[in-house]
This record gives sequence, structure tokens and C-alpha cells, in this order.
Amino acid sequence: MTVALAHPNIALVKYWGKQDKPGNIPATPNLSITLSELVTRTEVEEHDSDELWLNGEPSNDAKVMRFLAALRNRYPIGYLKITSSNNFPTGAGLASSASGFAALMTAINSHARLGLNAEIMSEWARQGSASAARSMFAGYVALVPPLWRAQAFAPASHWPLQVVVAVTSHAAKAVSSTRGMELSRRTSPFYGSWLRAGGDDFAAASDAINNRDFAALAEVAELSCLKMHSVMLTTRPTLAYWNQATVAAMQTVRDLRSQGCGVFFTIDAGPQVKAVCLPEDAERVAAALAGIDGVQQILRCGLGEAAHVVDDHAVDA
Ligand code: 2P0
Repeated sequence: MTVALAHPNIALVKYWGKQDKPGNIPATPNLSITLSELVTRTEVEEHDSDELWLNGEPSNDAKVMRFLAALRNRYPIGYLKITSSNNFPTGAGLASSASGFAALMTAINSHARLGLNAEIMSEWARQGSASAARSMFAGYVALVPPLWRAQAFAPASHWPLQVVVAVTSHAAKAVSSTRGMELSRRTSPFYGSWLRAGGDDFAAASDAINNRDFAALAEVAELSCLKMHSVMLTTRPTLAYWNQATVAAMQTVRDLRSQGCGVFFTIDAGPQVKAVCLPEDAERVAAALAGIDGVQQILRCGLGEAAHVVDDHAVDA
């Protein structure tokens, strides 16, 4: 039996749209931070058929099955029992598919002794879910051309920002990201301009991180988030992931920033608000977000480590 852990990540420069070629390749470069505290734990063991358990329930998740089929096309991997659980809401805009595929790839690599390095694992994880490519690495992570394998951009120690997540709903999302971004590509009038600006946003965020320039990072990260949500909202049928508490939390973050607090928001394909903060301001941000009507839970994270194996009995099997 082999156990791997991986953390979700949140994009500061977002991925929303794929290239028109095989391999699940993002249309634009994207950049994320890997989170600590939130974690997927995935166990794999030999079995007489494939069996998947997600958060204690049997599952036949089509993406996982396709991922296993693709890996087996390339490597000799027997049937597996896969048991995966998250210590945070699943499928609700907290990047559970990112940590899920990163943990699964890491566990299988060790269990089946594939000997793949993190870059190659990232390429496989991307085919499961593109954001999963980024969860293979710690700290600040870039998913960029030409290979579209994620790369460590900067370690957490370079700039140990913190994240306060305001959970405003525990419900799973109605439209998956894969389906949503395909609808956006086909129908949003803003999709073309979203793609054209991706490279500039990536460059601006890279500079801001290199220079530890919080104001510059806040500006480009909120812009990337709001442009992505503009594309979502103008998709037909509309992809409206926000609720009232989401909007209230965004306003609170803006108010705090105007009072000198080091904080900006980002929001993914779900109603949770992730407030990225300077460490000295995280307590104040958490208290302010906790006081908003409709905020159900506050999660606090730092920047997390790379996906890794924690318990490998494969050698004894
Ligand atoms: C991101 N998201 O960059 C963006 C922001 C959601 C909003 O990556 O189709 O689950 O499996 O590659 O990775 C979610 O997309 O989509 C995502 P697929 P994935 O974090």
C-alpha cells in the first residue's frame, strides 16, 4: 500500500480555456500558490479490479478512469484500489481535483515504481486536470509553454504569504470546470480578449512575485480573477458562481485594502473567496471575513509543500 499527500493550489493568474489539441493543455500560462493545511490523502493498493473510493463513498469518476487508462497505455500498472479523501469541501471551488490528481499520480508513481520525476508527473497530472499539474510543486508554481509541465517558480520562503478562505457554501458546483470552460470558449464574447491578455498578466504577476511587490500582485491577481469571472458570466448559459456572501467578502477585502491592510481576493469556479494576505494582516482579515453574513467557515493556510509519498510499503509487497 502506498499513501501520498497533495495540497490544492489557487491560481493568481487563472487558467480558463484549453488549447485545441490533445493533452488537456491550457490556452494561457498560469501561476499559482500551493496551499498548506488543506490536503488530499490518497492510498493505492493492488486489487482484483479497479475500485475508487472518494471521501468514504464508492465512485466511478470518469476522469479518474480515463486517467488510469491513459497511464496504463504507457506503463505496466495493475488493477488498483484507490482510496482518497479531502479534509476540505470537495468539488466546490477549492481545487480538489488539483490535489486529487497530484496525490494519485504521486502514489501510483511510487507504488508501481515508475520512477518519474516531478516534471513528468506534472505532465501526467495535467492530463487528469490541468490545475493538478501545479499541485505537484510547492510554493509559487508556473504552468507555462512550451512543455506545459508545471515548474517551481519560487519557494514559499521567498515570500510566505498567507491565505484566508471564506467558505460561503459547501455545495458541489453545478457545472464542472471542464464543461464550463468549453462553454465559455464557444459562447463568451470576451473569450478572445481573455486569451490575448493571458501572457501579459502572467508577466506582471511574475515580476510582482520576484520583487515581492504586494500592491502589484494584488492588482494583477484581482484583474485576472475578475476577467475570468466576466468570461464566465457572459457564457451562455451563464456561469454565475458567486452568492451574496461572495460579493460581501470581496467588498470587505477591498475596504480592508483601502485601510492599508495587505490583502487581495481571488475566486475560482465556486463561491468561496480566497483572501491572500501579508502574514501580519491575516488575523485581521480572518476576523473581518468571519463576521460576514453567509460566511459559514474560515480556513487559514500558508504556502504548502509539494505532493509527496508518506507511507510506502510497496517494497514489502
Ligand atoms: C485555475 N480553475 O487556474 C482555474 C480557475 C478554476 C478557475 O483550473 O478541465 O479542474 O480538469 O483541466 O483543472 C479548474 O480547472 O479543469 C481550474 P480541467 P480544472 O485554478
